[in-house]
Amino acid sequence: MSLGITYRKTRRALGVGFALSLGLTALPAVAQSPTLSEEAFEASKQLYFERCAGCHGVLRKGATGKSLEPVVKKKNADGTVTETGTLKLGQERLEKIIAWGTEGGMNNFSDILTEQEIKDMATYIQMDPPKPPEMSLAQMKETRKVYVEEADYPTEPLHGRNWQNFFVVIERDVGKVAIIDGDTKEVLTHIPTGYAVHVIKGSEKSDIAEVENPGRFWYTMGRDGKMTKIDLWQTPDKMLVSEVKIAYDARDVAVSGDGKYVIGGGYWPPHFVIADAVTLEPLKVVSTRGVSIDGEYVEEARVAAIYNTPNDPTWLVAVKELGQMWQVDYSDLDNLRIDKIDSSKFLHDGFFDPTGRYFQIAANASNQMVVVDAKERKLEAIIDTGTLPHPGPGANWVDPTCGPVAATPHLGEGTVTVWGNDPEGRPDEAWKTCYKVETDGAGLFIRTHPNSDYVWVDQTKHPEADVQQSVQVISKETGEIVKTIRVTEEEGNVAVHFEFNKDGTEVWVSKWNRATSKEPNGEIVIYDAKTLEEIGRVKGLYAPTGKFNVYNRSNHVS
Ligand code: DHE
Repeated sequence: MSLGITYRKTRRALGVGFALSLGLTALPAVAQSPTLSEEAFEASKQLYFERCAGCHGVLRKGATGKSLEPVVKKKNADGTVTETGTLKLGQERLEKIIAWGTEGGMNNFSDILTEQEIKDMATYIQMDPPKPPEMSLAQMKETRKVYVEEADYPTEPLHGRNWQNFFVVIERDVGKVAIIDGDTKEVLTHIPTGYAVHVIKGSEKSDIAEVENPGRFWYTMGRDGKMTKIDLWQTPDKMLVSEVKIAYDARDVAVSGDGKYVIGGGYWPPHFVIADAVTLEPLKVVSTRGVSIDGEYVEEARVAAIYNTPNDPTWLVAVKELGQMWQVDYSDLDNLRIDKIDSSKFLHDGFFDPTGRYFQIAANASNQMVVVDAKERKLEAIIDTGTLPHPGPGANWVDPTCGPVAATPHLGEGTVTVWGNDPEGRPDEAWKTCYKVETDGAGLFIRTHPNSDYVWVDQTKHPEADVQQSVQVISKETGEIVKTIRVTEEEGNVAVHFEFNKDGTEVWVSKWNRATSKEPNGEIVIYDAKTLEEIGRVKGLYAPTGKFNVYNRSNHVS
């Protein structure tokens, strides 16, 4: 896998741009500037893409993470200019930051990268960032592959299993998703997808059209921009039905409420692509480059979360660096209506309230949650939170004092922020913090189920192993932590992400070895949702991270 074919690299000393093919020797930015051999440059470029670009950007201008440009000039209020950047930080300091992380939420890579890789990465980020190429609609079309034609789709499930309680599980490092039967806990297949799939979305129940069998078809988006379509009615060996590449670097995907279209969002090129949901034929590409809410032109304006709006023929597309939610109306693709809703910068991951009208999304490096009213296509509210909110699938429930609430953990601190989210029934509490819960460590994901009395949070971002490996359970009734569960004690492994089974009686947690591995050394640990005791493990999984229960996700259960 690679970011692209040709790179343009700026030599500041000469002041000229030139095309540098991936196979050619990389030159230093200026005489006596940090330099790498061709091999080390290419290896670092690849590692940067896999491990760093998501937070810091391909052009390294920063988002969830800080800017990593060699020289950053900041104009002060008094007219003076302060110069910072990676060249100023220097080799030694950068190596330390990469190895040990920072308290502000930067991961430690000492147990993931070798010492040499850390050294080379510190050098690489002091050199000018290579700019990846563009991708046209014609190029995307050439990548499409169909493994099962529509005419051969089965008219009923071919395996006789309870497919609505299947779990679609990301197997990060091997570029696959596992299909697990939630009733029997059998791993039915490992389907090849894009690299390190990030999000998977199924066809879903919608108010705007009668969708037959919501949750039958699933669409994955790999970090490498490869989108795949899965049919859960097929026998396990034939579940992969088609694929297409829509970007070099991507995160999210969503199906339209009428089941006709699928949309994929690119980190690079910064664009979204609308494709036919049956054939995956790309139909339209729309650039998201533009002017941010601060009035600055942004070239790397990336598409983060994308969601279908359950009550309207639209998708919500989070344009991270612009600070805008684009509500894209798919009812007329030739006259595409996009409402650009100004909100807050660094939009990332979000979830709907139980009515499907209000979308609640983290503007993470702004330390805020943004709420969009998808019915009015307008900004509803902005809620201040702790450092770097990150809800993942999010959680909605009813609090005894505040009424309907939702919550997020944070990447930058061990806090769960809970806010009211029922503006019609409880206007005084809506979009205001109801309470906060102090957890043992910063985390990534929160999840609950309407049939459960508890809310689960992980602490994957905490630097200490015993905390990273434990999850905490909060009572909906008291808002207090009722149990801390050590999911694993195995070195290098962390506990991450939750999903409930269809009826909400089980909670599935991933035991994930963060060091890249092609071995089946991961597990899913299953807990009884009432007693909070472990009741089983699904073993033999390859770096399992996100898990998506078919019924819960396609019927908006959260
Ligand atoms: Fe994710 C969701 C982006 C790092 C696992 N992640 C998302 C979404 C985005 C995103 C835009 C979509 C949210 C939605 O649909 O609401 N994630 C990014 C990044 O840019 C970032 C910070 C860095 C990167 O390089 O990708 C990043 N994410 C991670 C991880 O390190 C995780 C833990 C493991 C991995 O894949 O590397 C991880 N992200 C996930 C998962 C989801 C996700 C499992 C889906 C959560 C869900 O239940 O819906």
